[in-house]
Amino acid sequence: MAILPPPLITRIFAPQGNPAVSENKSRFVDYVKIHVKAGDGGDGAVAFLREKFVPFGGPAGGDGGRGGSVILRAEEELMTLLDLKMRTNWVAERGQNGGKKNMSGRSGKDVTLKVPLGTQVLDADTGEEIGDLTTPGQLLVVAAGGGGGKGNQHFATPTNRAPRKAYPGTEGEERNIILELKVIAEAGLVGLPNAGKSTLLAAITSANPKIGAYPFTTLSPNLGVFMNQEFERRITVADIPGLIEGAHSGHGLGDRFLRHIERTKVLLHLIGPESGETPEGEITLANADAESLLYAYELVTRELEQYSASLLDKPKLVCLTKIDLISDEQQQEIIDAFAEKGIDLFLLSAEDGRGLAELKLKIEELVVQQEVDENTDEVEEFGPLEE
Ligand SMILES: Nc1nc2c(ncn2[C@@H]2O[C@H](COP(=O)(O)OP(=O)(O)OP(=O)(O)O)[C@@H](O)[C@H]2O)c(=O)[nH]1
Ligand SMILES: [Mg+2]
Repeated sequence: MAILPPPLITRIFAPQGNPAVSENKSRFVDYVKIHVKAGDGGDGAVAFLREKFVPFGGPAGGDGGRGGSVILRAEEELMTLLDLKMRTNWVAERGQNGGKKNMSGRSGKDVTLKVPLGTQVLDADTGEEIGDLTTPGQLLVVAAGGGGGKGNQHFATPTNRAPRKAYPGTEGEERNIILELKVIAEAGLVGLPNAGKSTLLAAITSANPKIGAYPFTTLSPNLGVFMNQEFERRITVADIPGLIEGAHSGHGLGDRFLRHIERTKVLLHLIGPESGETPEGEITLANADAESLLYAYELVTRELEQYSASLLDKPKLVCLTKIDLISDEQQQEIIDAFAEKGIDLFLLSAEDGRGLAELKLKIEELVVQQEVDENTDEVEEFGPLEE
């Protein structure tokens, strides 16, 4: 597996004077490289029992303790790898050496590092995937502690009743690892800045993201959750910063946040009035016509494709937002133009709630369909052989 280059923080820029930018300072971290070293095992001891009234006390060297391991644990509440960016070197405790009188050395303490759900772990030197933390509480040992050495108590034989042999502990594992967060959500919101992504997230889920009437309000991903119709499962929705033309070469906030929708089952592509621009200028309420919205739609589709063509294979709902702001005639013209391209538009207003309930049902339906398809693929693979 190829090692991805670290996202260039320096590539990030946003328009001057944007009030949201000063608050940013990247508390959201989705890529870190750290060094982990497990504790070595303690050495086995060479010792003999020398007690009054025991004429031939035998070998009694205790075993060394196991070295501590470095372990990752997936935490649902955590949204960032920031803590691991602050400290990049983690060393677990060595096991204690064995003692006299068959006393084993104490094991070294493990170091357990909390990481957000959706953290993938790679060996930084080989690029090999070590693991993927996808369920809450999941543990992954990234550096195993060394074993304790055996003390001389184990080596007495009939011919050698006083062995001077004991083993040293083995070394704890040590390596450089890359942690890469790809959040886990069923649905992902994409679109130009100001399309209404965060507003929609707030309207259909429990999330409370920042919303603003200017581009680049959202500077790092937000997650929200709603319950499906039967209240038996949660559907997580990810809202990411807006994309602009050239995002794949670093324009705007770049396309690096697209990694957070890579694992989703459904994409919601939002287009709306007051969002984006065409070669003729900004798209405003007055000129949000079929032509400009198609232009905006295709622009984002190209950026998705540039990032990864597989994003376009996901089921997608194309949504026209803020329909409370545009006239019925404007709407109809836009609906017709998209229909001509084979795209059924979902009409939404977070302001008056139109379309939201239907949208949630549609998301649920597509998510379930995707899961059924994934399972069917598996069954086919192991199905009976044809004659
Ligand atoms: N009237 C109306 N305004 C809306 C609606 N949805 C969003 N808005 C407004 O549109 C503006 C942009 O909304 P956001 O949700 O911040 O847009 P975004 O797509 O998240 O933008 P970025 O985070 O910058 O990419 C805000 O002023 C919202 O209040 C809607 O359905 N109706
Ligand atoms: Mg936003």
